[in-house]
Amino acid sequence: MQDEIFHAPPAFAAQAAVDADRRRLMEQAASARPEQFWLEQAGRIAWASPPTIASASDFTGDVAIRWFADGTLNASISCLDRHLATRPDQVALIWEGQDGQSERLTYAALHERVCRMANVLRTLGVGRGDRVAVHLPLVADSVVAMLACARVGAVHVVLFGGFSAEALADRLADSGAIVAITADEARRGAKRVPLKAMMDEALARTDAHAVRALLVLRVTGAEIVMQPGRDYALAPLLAQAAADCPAETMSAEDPLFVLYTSGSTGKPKGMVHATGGYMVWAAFTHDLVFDHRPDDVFWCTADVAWITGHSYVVYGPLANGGTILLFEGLPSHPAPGRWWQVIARHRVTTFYTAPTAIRALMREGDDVVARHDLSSLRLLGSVGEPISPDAWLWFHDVVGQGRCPVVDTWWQTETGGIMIAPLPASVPQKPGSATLPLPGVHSVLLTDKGAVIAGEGEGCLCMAQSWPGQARTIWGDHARFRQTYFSFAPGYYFSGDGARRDSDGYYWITGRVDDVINVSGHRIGSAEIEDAVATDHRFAECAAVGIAHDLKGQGLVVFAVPRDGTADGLAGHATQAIVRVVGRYAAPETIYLVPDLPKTRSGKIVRRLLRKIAGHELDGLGDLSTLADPSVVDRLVDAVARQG
Ligand code: 6R9
Repeated sequence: MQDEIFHAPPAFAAQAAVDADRRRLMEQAASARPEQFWLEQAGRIAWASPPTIASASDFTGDVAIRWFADGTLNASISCLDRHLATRPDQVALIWEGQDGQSERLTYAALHERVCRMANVLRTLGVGRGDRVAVHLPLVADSVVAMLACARVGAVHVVLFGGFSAEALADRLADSGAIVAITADEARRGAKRVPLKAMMDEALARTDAHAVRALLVLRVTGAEIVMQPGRDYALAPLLAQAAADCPAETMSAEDPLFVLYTSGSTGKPKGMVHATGGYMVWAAFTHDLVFDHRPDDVFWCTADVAWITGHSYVVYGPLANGGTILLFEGLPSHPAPGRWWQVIARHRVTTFYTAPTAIRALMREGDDVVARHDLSSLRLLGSVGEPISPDAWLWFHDVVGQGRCPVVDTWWQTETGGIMIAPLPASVPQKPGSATLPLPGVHSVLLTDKGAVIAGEGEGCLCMAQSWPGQARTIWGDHARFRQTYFSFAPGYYFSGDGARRDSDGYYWITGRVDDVINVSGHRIGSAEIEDAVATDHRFAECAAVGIAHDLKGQGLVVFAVPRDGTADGLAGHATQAIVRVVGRYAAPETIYLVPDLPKTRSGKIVRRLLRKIAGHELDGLGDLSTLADPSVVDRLVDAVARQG
């Protein structure tokens, strides 16, 4: 069947900045004169002293990634100060709380809030290179805290509100944060998440952390325990702080932030992003992919604790002088249609969300959408997991009413920003395809053996050259960085994703080829889950796999082997261990208690089989002769059948 092709509607194309000719010119410039091309792109952000060299990167040997290395800058100047001259009274940030409260901050007001917070950090002795943990709900101060860290040259480490105390403790210890910023509670629908209490527990768990001060934002007013000498209420400190704060001048290669993400093995890795290249990448990609216009109201629904929130809630749109919307709530709380109400109320023009949300909204029915005035929308975007053609079409037809191009954007925490996506007016869209690499992105497909696939084909998605937004290393473990991303095929960055390329050169992402599971757009490493279950000694061993799930994209299924017999409630203990060690967001769909796991003769768990069994695909179990004990499979299938 021929793929359906969508060209930008004429009204959109007529006003778009990049048409097909301009895109071609950019591509030519990026490949013919890359140095000059990237130095020109660097001009998108503000520099204290502009760079004279673009890339000095090498994917071989020790692996070194450097961009704009002789430039100096402060990221908060690009996002704030330089807009004060041209748009001080433009709204920079609109916040809407889940219960309808809202707040609008102009660039002048946001600048002042950031300066006050930066001064509070300075008073606590935070300076260049220090790490600061940010553990806040989706309120304006989460953005303020990130920019305040940048302003004093500190490295922010944003921690998700859904992490367990143990997960927080690990990240605090690994990053060596000296100050943490939290809130009393976060609102999550009818529930409250006790952020401060979680942080208390995290800090009490281990002496390995270096946190000497905990700043506490009041959000719900819940009762909390303050520890004298360590905890400080934030509001009075902000009120006393000076309203201006000079920015530290940093080198382009100084880290701007560390952000933890899951891989297939071991503990989550702290990906390190460097100030100059990351900022250029955030500004470049936000402008091109979202066809940014000064009067846009840009709503990216991601939490700032994920890379999508870093790049497209905060740094990209603010660097480009945009107006961002921050919404604290869930799509359907207190009732279906809440998100559409937010779009109508704030006249959102650009709406960027995840397939898991699109699928959930789709289920509520078209009439819920139709009840709201979505005429302000002009562009829609998707990120985080593959979007199926039917969800894409629904987004395009029902939400965008056929008026808005849909940009399916493929990228990762490691890439810093978007890599493969259509430029909306110049690349026709095919539902389900992320389309083409951006100008200057050198994506390739490699076979399992590392050979380059030319033309049409399917393989492992890799990059042949560096790009400015690329993560520089894993915090404290460069050897692991090299091993994880550059050992698959020497000279290439390996993404961990598989993809197919069609005869038009379009990419169709097929999902992870490693043991990372993508649940509702959240990356979860199978090893993290397995290590968590192993903390409960009632289990001898276990294996975690992802299987197709209608709403979540993938659902997490755990096979656990009890040490002796199957006592009542044992499955519940496995879930509890996961929630305790990783966090509630990683609670599995199903736990199967099984007598044994399928293994090769060398003792490796055969996850391929487990995925099939969990998905009830018993016909295609394939060749079992490589198993150490093929009879395990029948016992497994029986056990799963008994547990439904
Ligand atoms: C930005 C972000 C990265 C992983 C990535 C891939 C999946 C992201 C996608 C997509 C298909 C897309 N992914 N975007 N798969 N189509 N448009 O999500 O970062 O949390 O690090 O996840 O998400 O598997 O490798 P991160």
